[in-house]
Amino acid sequence: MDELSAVLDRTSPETALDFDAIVIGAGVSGLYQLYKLRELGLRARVFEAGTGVGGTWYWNRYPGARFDSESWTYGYSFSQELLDEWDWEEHFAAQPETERYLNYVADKFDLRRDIQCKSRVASAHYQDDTRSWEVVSEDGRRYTTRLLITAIGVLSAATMPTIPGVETFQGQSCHTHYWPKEPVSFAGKRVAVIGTGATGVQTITEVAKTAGSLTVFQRTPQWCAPLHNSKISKEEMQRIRADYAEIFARCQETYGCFIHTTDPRSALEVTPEEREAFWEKLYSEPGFGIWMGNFRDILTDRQANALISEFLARKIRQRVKDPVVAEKLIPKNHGFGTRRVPLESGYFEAYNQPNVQLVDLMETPIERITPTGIKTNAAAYDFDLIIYATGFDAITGAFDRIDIRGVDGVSLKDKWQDGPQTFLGILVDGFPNFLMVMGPHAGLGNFPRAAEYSADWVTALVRFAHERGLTRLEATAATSQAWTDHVLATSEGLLFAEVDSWMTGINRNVAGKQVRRVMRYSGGHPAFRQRCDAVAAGGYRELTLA
Ligand code: NA7
Repeated sequence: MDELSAVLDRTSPETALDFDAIVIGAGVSGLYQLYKLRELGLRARVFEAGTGVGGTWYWNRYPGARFDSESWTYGYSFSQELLDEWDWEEHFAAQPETERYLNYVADKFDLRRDIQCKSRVASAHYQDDTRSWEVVSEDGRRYTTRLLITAIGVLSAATMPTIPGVETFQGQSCHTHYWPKEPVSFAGKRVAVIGTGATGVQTITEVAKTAGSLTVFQRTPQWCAPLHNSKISKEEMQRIRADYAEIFARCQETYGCFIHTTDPRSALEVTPEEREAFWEKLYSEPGFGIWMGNFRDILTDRQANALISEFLARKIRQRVKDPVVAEKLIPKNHGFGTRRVPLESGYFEAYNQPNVQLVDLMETPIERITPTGIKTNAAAYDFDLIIYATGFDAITGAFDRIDIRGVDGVSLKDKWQDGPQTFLGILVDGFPNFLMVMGPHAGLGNFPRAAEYSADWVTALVRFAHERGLTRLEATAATSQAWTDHVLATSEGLLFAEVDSWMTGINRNVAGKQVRRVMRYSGGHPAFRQRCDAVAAGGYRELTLA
């Protein structure tokens, strides 16, 4: 720390800045990034829009919100002490447990003193003369910093549907992302849910348990698979703890950093009986195994994908009693796994309950929200509560909502109009000293596993620069272009790239987000890390450092 402090000559006018680093967001990435910057001895401040830490797990407190990744693969791996101290209660923790965990981390590492809550960043402008960023919060406070590090997540810019009349509804209404902290009772209430993504599926299953009536407005059905959650006993937690090193090592080896390893066989090379038996096994096991631990070609080969989709369709038909409803719940416009697979705990059975009704918006689209409910082109429904599970302006949306300007006032939103351009998903040419933890073009998957790597890489670069007295870090246009081309190439041949979803940058509620774009690195985490490691090992020759 002392060495670095010596390099950072804070008395010169150039470094008379409020902070060495400002981090935006106190979620999974931001908390860890702050911890790492502290290790370097930097003056860092985290700006967080919420009143507390936790990011995704602070905001998304809607009924039924929980992990779809195994809790014990999702926690931070950087501190043995933390691993020794924290006991997970469930294999797939619900939001309150995860929020508690992240608060525990913030307290344990004394992170809060550098976190400024209720501080949403409105703008960040780069000043080349001082090689610094001026960051302005929504309430008009101004700060200067050498480095601006975003840790704003991939799903943090929630979007309401652009249905006419949303503002006229006189009952209660809420987007799942902004769910209130106070408990909400559904007993005796007429509840509507719009949206059937991973969030809608969790919400619907929970609300159906107590609502007077629940009407689900579904535009696109999902290929959901069972979560099979269960409690973790003390003995089991001990076993997990003893295995942590192996668990994290295994996650590093898989495509999406999940614990599930892809089966090397093709779905087409085994007998129908073997295939069926394997899929039955996966369907009966917890977590994303059926998505991430399946035959190697179900997400690339149309025939293999059609077969697994047929298997899942059969399951839906078995589980939903009314065959007409079952057919509506079976996706027809995309194959299994080409969108993010929602994991469920009794979702399909909810539709067997007398208090639950499904409205298929492909047959009867919503015309408007009325003061008393929802009007489709076929009927008018009255509600006490409308829940909008309508998703996010994913990946680039949270960036678009901040007025970020680089050299010569160029706006990041404008630069990314036709899709993100980055170097390693971490740097952007024309935006010096701007670093993104889990930015666009990073790999998606088990988020903390990837976020820890991303923050470590950023930290190593910052250390490298400070040790050499370098104060301007920038990706070049050429290397950004090469990386962006490479990212595009990694999605070729993957069936998900042919489907509209937040993973392909589609959000029909946001202007300009109707054309598919490649938003993430699709070559798998091991390959991603290899590329990033090579840049670091080579002394960051791909960057312009001054
Ligand atoms: P998703 O997966 O983007 O789902 C949003 C849902 O809302 C989806 O079913 C949409 O239908 C539906 N939607 C959006 N706008 C409308 C309108 N205007 N009318 C009707 N239905 C609409 O978001 P989630 O929050 O569920 O999940 C996001 C990720 O968070 C998830 O994948 C996990 O990784 C965690 P569509 O499919 O567009 O037809």
